[in-house]
Amino acid sequence: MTANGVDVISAVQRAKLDHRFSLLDVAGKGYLDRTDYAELARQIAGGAQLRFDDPRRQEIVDSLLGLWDILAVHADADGRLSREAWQASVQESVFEPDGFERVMEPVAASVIAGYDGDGDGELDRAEFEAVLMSIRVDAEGAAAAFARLDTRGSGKLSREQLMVALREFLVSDDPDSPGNMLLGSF
Ligand SMILES: [Ca+2]
Repeated sequence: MTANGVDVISAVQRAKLDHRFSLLDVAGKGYLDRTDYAELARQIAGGAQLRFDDPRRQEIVDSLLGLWDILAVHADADGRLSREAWQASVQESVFEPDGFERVMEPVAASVIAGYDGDGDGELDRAEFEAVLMSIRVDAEGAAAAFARLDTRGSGKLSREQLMVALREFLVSDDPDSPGNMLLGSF
């Protein structure tokens, strides 16, 4: 990921980062701040079929605000991350060795726990599609993503399959990685 001391990312990685920034910057402000991650957390926690006093709801919120705190190292004096600063923060955290495990696994684990309604440790089609629809992926896109990721044909995605897909989505520079399907086209 480093050449001549300068961090480089591929065109595919940059396209995905651009797409994600645009999805996060719902209001088109041109920057992200803590309220964007709080809103994302509210959406994801709200989409889970959990009672309001269920601790798994708060764990989703806490994990996403924890992610913001990691990314916010490059925020300006007003606590804002421009598109460029946000991309730099992602590169420095998620893309680093062990970065995915350190930065993203806690978020993924809290979301899986919150949406695993039957408690079998995996997400079935309905549980998985509910996650994606909480972040405004449409039903068609969610169904297509499940079909692409359910390589065992079991009708369920294991925690390991979900982590592999999320890692591919976030980090892979292969445009054909199945994990790229997570948030639709980019
Ligand atoms: Ca389940």
